[in-house]
Amino acid sequence: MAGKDTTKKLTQTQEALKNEIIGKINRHFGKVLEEATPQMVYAACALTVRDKIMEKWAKSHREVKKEGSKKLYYLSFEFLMGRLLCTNVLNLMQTADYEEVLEDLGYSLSDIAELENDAGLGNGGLGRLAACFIDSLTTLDLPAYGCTIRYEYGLFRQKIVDGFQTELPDTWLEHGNAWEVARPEEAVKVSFGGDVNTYWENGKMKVSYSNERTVLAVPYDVPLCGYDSKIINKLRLWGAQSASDFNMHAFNSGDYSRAIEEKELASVISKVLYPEDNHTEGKELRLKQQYFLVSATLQWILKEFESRNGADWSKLPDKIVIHINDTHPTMAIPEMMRILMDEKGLDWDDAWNIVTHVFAYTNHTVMSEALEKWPQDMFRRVVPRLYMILEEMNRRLMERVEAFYPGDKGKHDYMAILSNNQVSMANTCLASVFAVNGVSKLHTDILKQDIFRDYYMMDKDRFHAITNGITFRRWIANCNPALTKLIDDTIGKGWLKDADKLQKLAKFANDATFQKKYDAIKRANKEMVADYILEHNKVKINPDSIFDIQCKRLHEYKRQMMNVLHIIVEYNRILTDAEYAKNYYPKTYIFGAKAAPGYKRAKTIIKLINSVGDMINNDARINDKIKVIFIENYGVSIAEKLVTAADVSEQISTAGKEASGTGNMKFMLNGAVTIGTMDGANVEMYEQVGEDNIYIFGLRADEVDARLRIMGNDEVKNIYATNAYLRGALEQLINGSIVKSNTNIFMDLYNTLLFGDYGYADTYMVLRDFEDYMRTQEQISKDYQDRKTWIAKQIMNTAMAGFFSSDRTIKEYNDKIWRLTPIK
Ligand code: 26W
Repeated sequence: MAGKDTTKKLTQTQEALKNEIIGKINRHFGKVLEEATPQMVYAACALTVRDKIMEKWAKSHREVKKEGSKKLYYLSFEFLMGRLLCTNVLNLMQTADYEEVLEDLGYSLSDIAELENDAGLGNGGLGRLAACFIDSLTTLDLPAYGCTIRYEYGLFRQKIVDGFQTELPDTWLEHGNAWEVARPEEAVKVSFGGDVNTYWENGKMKVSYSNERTVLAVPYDVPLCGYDSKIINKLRLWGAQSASDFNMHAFNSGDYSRAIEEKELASVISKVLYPEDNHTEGKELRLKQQYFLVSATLQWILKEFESRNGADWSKLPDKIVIHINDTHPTMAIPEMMRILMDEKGLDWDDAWNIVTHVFAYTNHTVMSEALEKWPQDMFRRVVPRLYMILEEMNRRLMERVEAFYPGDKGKHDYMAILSNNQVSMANTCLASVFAVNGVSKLHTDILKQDIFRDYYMMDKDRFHAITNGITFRRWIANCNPALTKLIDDTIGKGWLKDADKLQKLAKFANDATFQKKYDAIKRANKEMVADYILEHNKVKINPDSIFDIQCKRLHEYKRQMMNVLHIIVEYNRILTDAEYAKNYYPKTYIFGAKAAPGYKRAKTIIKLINSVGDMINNDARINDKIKVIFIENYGVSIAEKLVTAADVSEQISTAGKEASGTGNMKFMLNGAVTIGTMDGANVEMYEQVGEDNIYIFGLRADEVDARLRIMGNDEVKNIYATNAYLRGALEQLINGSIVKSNTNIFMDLYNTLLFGDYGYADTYMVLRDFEDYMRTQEQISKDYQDRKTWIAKQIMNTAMAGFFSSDRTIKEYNDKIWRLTPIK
């Protein structure tokens, strides 16, 4: 227990809160305060918060019901929520109360909050975006439900062993989940496989099933409060359970093996989140997960609608909108057709007319290996009835396509739902939704001009550009309280809900007193991260060095490789060039990244970062001028620390490949200066801060495109021949100087850059962009030393980050697509 400050007196509210917490410890754990473990204190706090949310929930529910408002269902395979205690306390406007009370009890809120396991139900950008969106929706009083799977294991825990990534299960539910409320009474059945039998009754086609495998989908609801807002929304997590446990029918009828199969299916379906990001593997279990989430959610949505509005299905588009977060929940579309036709008795045209006014779809990536396509035979086996529906959808789609592009066989194939023995999920969406959007301006342009061009030409009005955003409540108020307070004190409160107000900071960019305070906060955050690194990496880093951070999933297109090669170059130059060494300003390079477990090359890059770190960090000759740190198990909670401590934010993807990026926005908001390509939302960051406050380098998207259209190997050879620095670093990959005596370990990395996988060298333009990157890095090192100018740049980044609030993003979605009315 920390030392108790006996001089402070609690307010009445705080006394009451203190009693609530002690009461929870007594009643929930049967312990007195003195016996309670910190984990129990955490749980007790969480339970008191939950009580407060629940009270609001009951009221909010009544209001939403009374107003009969239109609702949004945001379907996503990922919700990367992170921890909820501080978010909830902040959103209830009770941070100070909890801080004081916990201090009075001998604890600290921030330490207690660290005991909560991250809800890591997502891979990266797409999942974290969903979490930011639900916070903004609620803050803006818009009625919405997030819907996802209650994975027993979230994204794997990364452990670095001898420099290599290893994967351990993420047992996030080990101490239970204080935020969820199980709703077994709302469980629904989801059936897979079997045979579809059609027959006619009174002139209507009827469908029945035999031999199907059924599991039970049980909802767990997590109520969510917005920041200083009235309503409560919820995140609904569906967990799978054995239906045979509830319904002994199969056992009793003697179908023992089927009952066992169902039990097995139930035990695996919601077991684990697939760790592939931007890459599909076509695994049958993943397809089953997709149908599980989608079918359970659709049954629930339609039942709710019917209980309120009766069977007037034509009203559905006025009352609900369903958002499909990338193509993973696409089966919701044929599933709604199925329910409306097979169970509610609508004919095709009426059902189709409804469905095509209910769904909207966001695309989050243009990487071709991420575009979901399923083998037709697998799809038919898992969801035979949906397959039949897709056949009919495809037949009608092809009529429309033929009318627009007569005789164009190539387009027909490219645009079809079913072609080349595959089911295209993107085309299923494009054939059905009333709105499609990209996640930044550039990304949307690429959708319109390139991958979705043929659909765009048929109906331009349904395409929208909506740039991503982040919730400022988590990404500054919670993670950087000192900076938040400084901003409050300088421009007044209000900017957390009205982010444009942040611009008022711009006029303090060159104010000496403000600069001093702003810089002191950055410096304190850097010390906090230095402590973390000392504890976890056992490496001492210098808080006065430039903190240059690249944290995100590991992928070739994100070009961590370029970053490492450049570090090797700097290291070599310090060793060989005394003048360079003398002028070199100390730098700490920090990486954090998980690689998909099956993505070998990405895992090799992690090994390379760690090995380069070992080589440099332990080399006395360079006098601690460079440190290279790999942060293990990067995730939401670690990101919350890192974004506050960065001087330089690395956003260096190959132009045209990063749909938006959102980490870039988190760093910007907390005052890091970006080094980046003209990619994704970087383009808009550049527009916001202006060229003096961001470092842009490298090929533009159209230039990358032009190079990808031809075999550019001569260009690569030429770079190799003329850039001695780069050549030196590349050779070190294969001459055993990084991992002593092993010349093979990084051979693949060397080969892919210089010779390519299919004879096509340097697909991600690492070598082509290298020289410009190097020059820009050198400029940054120089500019950083002009402290006044540099701090002004940092302040300008915070000041101009308002546009990237997810509140703005959500307002745009609402104006352009959802059309919900805020609850009064
Ligand atoms: C099926 C395998 C799979 C899994 C995840 C394919 C694709 C994905 C996601 C769409 C990948 C993803 O997270 N994309 C990121 O989405 C963010 C939010 O819009 C963007 O900011 C990132 O640029 C984009 O890479």
